Amino acid sequence: MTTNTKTTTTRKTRKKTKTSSRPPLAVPEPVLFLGLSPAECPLSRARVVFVPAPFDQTTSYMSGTRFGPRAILEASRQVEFYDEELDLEPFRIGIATLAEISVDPLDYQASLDRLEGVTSKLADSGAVPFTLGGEHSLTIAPVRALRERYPDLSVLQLDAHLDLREEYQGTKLSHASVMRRVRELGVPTVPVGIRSVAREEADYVHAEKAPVFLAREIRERGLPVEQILQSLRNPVYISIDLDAFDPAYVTGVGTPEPGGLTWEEGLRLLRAVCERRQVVGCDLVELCPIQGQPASDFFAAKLANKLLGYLGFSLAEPAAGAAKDARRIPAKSPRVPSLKR
Ligand SMILES: [Mn+2]
Repeated sequence: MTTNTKTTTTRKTRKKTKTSSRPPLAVPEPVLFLGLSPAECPLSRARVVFVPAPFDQTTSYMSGTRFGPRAILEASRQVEFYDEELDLEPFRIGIATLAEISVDPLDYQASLDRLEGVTSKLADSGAVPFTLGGEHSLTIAPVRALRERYPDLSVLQLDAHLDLREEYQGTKLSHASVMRRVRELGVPTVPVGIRSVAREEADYVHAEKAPVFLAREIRERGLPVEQILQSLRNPVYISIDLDAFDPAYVTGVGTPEPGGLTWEEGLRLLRAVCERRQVVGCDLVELCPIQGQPASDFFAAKLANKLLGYLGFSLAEPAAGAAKDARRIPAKSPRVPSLKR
């Protein structure tokens, strides 16, 4: 008995004196959006969830989009919490950042299935999935998951390219075919910022009478926000290919094209869509980081934070009598009720 007590006392004393003088052991911390700590953005309270998805298999010009999600998260540490346009801190809506989707270069379909599964889970929990790419071919996965829940889903596509080829470089899963696959699901796409079109795509667009908002026409006549909104059903999935913007703003993309949208045009459109439609998912794709040139990474990170702020309009219940043309559309069969604010 006496011996036992003695030992305990000795241990306690030793702990107090020695460990406090040692430096803490470094444990790698996950990079979460805005550099928040896990405690500041728990998944259980998240209304918007970032899903890093480092897809980089069919990129045809510059590869490297696999480094996009990490570069966005790293750059997001430098983004100011406070948004001066909205007079609030967008992250306070409740956000979380998941671990990277594991992408198997030898089994692309399985990787897409994983992303689809994650999107489904998030949608079931009432959260808005926000995928950080990664090449554009990934968009089919979240759209497929959300189409199941929202039969009237339509896609707002900010892009330099139509991505409407039947197939490209021998695969139907190419980034250059992704919107063709989306449309095959019966989901209309509304492309904005287009300035590079293959004859095959022009023929398809004419045959389908699909709307296309060309960058050249936007430059000549201004951004037709009302017309774009009229082309969109409700709810909306927003897919942002960073090459929609002019390479003067974003150089680090897989396929840069001159003559793109300005930062302000992009924001104006995204805000209008979030204000007047229910946005149930989004992605930000095709960042192909250039070492030593952080401007593109930061552009993407800041754009993600701006969109996060605008999503607040979409997630808020419309005020009584508000002139909104969007109704809240419940998911087809919500298995879990929406998260409470
Ligand atoms: Mn694209």
